[in-house]
Amino acid sequence: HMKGAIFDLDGVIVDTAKYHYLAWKALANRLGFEFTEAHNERLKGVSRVESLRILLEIGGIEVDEQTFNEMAESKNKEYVASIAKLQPEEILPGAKAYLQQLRSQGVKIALGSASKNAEFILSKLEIADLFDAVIDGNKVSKAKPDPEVFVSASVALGLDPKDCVVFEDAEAGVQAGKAAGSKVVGIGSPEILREADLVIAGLAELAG
Ligand code: B16
Ligand code: MG
Repeated sequence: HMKGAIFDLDGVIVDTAKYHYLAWKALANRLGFEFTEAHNERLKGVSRVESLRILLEIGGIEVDEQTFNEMAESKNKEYVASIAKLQPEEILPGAKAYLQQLRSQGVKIALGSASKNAEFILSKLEIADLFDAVIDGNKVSKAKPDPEVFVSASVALGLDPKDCVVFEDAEAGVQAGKAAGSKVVGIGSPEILREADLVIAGLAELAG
C-alpha cells in the first residue's frame, strides 16, 4: 500500500534535460568541441559536478579546480536564464493530474531530485504547493545510485521507504530507489530501466 510518492524532477515532471543540453553544448562549443544529444544522455540524473567531469572527458580536456568551478558556474548561469522562462504548460502530460489525484487520496508527496535548482523549477511550474517535502541537490551529499535522496525524502514525509513509491526516469535513480527499499516505477524504456518494478511511458498512464 502506497503511503508516500517520491518524484524525480527532470524526465518525470518536466523535460529540463533539453535546457541542460543547450547550456552544456554552448560550453563545449566555447571549449572547441561538439557535444551531441547522445552525449547528453550520459548526464541525465547525474549531478552538475559529475556532468562537467563527463563533458570534459568527452572533450579530452583537463582543467584546474578553479577553472572547473568557473565552468560549472557559467553553465549554471546560462541554464538558470533559460529555465527562468519555464511555463506551467511545460509540465509533462499527466504529471499534475497524477499529483493532484494522489493528494486527494491522502498520499504524501515528495520531490527527490539531484538538481540544485529544483525549488526554482517547481515555482516556475506553479506546482510547489503540491509537495509535502522537497529533497534536492542542496540537501544530499551522495548522488544517485546512492539511496540517500530517497531515504531523506521518506524521512521528511515521516514514512518508511518501504511504504513509498519512487518515480524515476534514470537508471541510477531506479537503482537508488530500489536501494532505499522502495517500490520503483520507471518512466521510459524497459530495456534501460530493468530494475524497476513497473515501467511506463509517462505519468499520463496513471492519471485519470
Ligand atoms: P543542477 P533530476 C538532474 O535532475 C538532471 O537530470 C541532471 O541532468 C542535472 O545535471 C542534475 O539534476 C543537477 O542539476 O545543475 O540544476 O543542480 O533528474 O535528478 O531531477
Ligand atoms: Mg531524472
